[in-house]
Amino acid sequence: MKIALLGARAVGKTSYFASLYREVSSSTFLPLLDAAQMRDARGKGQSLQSGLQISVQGQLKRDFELYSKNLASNPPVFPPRSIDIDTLDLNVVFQFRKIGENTRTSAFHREISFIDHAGGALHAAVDGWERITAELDTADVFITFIDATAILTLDPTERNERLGLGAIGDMIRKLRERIDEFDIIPIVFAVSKFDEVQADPDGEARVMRFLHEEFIKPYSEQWGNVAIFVCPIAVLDPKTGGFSPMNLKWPFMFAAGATVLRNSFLLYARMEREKAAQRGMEAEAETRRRLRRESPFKRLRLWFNEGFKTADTFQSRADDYRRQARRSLKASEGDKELASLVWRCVQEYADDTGCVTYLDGKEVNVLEMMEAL
Ligand SMILES: Nc1nc2c(ncn2[C@@H]2O[C@H](COP(=O)(O)OP(=O)(O)OP(=O)(O)O)[C@@H](O)[C@H]2O)c(=O)[nH]1
Ligand SMILES: [Mg+2]
Repeated sequence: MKIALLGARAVGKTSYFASLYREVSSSTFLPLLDAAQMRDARGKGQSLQSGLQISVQGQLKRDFELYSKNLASNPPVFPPRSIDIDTLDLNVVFQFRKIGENTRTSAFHREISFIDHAGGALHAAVDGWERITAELDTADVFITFIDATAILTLDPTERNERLGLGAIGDMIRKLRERIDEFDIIPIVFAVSKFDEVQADPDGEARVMRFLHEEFIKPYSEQWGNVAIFVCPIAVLDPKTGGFSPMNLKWPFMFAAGATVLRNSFLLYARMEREKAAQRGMEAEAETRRRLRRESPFKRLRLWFNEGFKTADTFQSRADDYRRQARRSLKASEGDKELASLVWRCVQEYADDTGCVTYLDGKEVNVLEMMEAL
């Protein structure tokens, strides 16, 4: 499962992940809600609490620890411009607890590859940009960064160039071609530097109009079956300019839900292949058992021709396939359960976060979308 950040130079990709990492890298338990918080949550139609824990493996762990420490200093110090493509191996724990019970927390562990790249690659402006875009092409889902300040301050030509819209469109089209067995193609838009939008009274409307015109409408009309998740994010406080993360969890959650759901379909398909192989082996074993009863001579000839494979050999292979199929089915069901919990939370907190999901150009309830799958 591979999630890639996608976006032009200086749109806030590295700052996003460093800030998210700061928020979710220490292992914490979900906070217990008091009675008033529970009432409040229920009043908003929330039935689940969710938590995220992420740890990074290897050299990049130190880099991101430093970036996240610097961001939280006063004033915030941003990470250096990325010069290549970084693939981070993430260990992710998703936690859920039913609101109202304050009891059991269920936890799901997953390994996810996570890609941060030099935005200059989308403008063919860094060494190795071809290698970088080829690597990006292997992602299962993109979190596409749209820098809100470019929408607010630039004229359309400059803005499209600055945001790398041409390259982003190409990448998403290629993803569409790749994921043909998947009914719905999920696209996540993180509208970054949203702190700057909040100062502009007309800001949000202009950002949404832009996304509708450039992405939501064209993709929905061309393809159908596109689920577009739009989420405003920021790492700064609009008033003080200090470090203040907003909504960082949600683009990751939606993207993870999408890749986990896709994985569940792939595992289900694998389970069906293993079942078919199991049936094949059982049929072979049965043929040999029948021969044993009917004709020792034919059985002997088969032995010679096929290298002494007995009914037991085939039966034991059938048993292996049966065990594998059971494991695949269990993993597939686990992924489906996780995806539906993730998307339930995305939906239940949409009013609080201001994140919106569109299916075929219309605003939708993510839970209804899941039921359609
Ligand atoms: N106002 C505001 N500025 C931000 C925010 N996040 C990032 N920035 C600014 O954007 C600059 C670029 O951020 P990066 O995270 O390095 O962007 P990037 O997309 O990783 O850029 P490349 O590595 O060049 O591709 C930072 O140096 C900050 O000045 C934000 O939430 N709000
Ligand atoms: Mg960067």
